[in-house]
Amino acid sequence: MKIYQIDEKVVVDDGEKISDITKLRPSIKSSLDLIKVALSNDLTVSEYIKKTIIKNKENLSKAELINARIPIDSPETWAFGVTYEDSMKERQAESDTPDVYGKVYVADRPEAFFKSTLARLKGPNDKVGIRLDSTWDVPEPELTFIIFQGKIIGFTVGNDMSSRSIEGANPLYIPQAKIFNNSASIGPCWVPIELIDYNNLKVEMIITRISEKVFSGSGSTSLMKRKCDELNEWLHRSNDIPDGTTVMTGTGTIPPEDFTLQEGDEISITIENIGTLVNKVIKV
Ligand code: DO4
Ligand code: MG
Repeated sequence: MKIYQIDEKVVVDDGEKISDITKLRPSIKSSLDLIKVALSNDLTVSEYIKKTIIKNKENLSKAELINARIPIDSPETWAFGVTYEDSMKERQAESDTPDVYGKVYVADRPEAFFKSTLARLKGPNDKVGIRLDSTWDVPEPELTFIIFQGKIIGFTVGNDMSSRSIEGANPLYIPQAKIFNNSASIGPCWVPIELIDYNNLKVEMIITRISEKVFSGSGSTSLMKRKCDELNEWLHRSNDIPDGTTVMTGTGTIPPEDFTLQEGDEISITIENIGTLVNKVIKV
């Protein structure tokens, strides 16, 4: 079951038909409305959707889904880093201070950082950015969870656009390597937590440049050192998190050191049982 936001409506693909939830329940105009209504009826999101669409006769065309926007209006996006061994090794290679990455990988406290406000957050088919003052840029394909009332309510696909040259120069520059215009994207849909084995999902990324594949790689969330529930617990320590916040959980798929993104590249990130997030790159 995949949940999309298209304009001011919520659309669900349950594998058999595509239903306009807003037409069936006009007060539900967003994913956040849907979650609130489901929980206030003491139902999970998927139970509420099943009850709502049971008699729905209308099947929207798949073509509608091309107009999907961010799947949830996320007031804040946070991210975790160095949650995979490969990420730790790559940061050590790019940095003059490799120790910080080795230490955080084995430490009790994970690396968490603020990633995006709603205004900076992009959705499917939007443009993502590489900084004008950066020389080495990569996308980071990341399983991304959605929080509601402190708990994980579902999962989407995320891209943590990053400057390796800025972070590599000094880890204190991480906010500048991570937060800039168009530096985060999520989508195209989200899947309720009760329907997904989030600890074992294949994550794939393909980067295409003028119709030539210039990178392709994959990983699995089973290789995460810290699980999503642990990350969520850390995020909430002395920190109130608004409903609908999205959290990127780190990357395990990293292009080789001689690769950098260019304007016009197309990034396609697929997470098993969720979907494919596609964005083109612009300079920002
Ligand atoms: O340590 C810097 C950021 C790491 C990160 O974003 C990741 O591992 O995904
Ligand atoms: Mg990352």
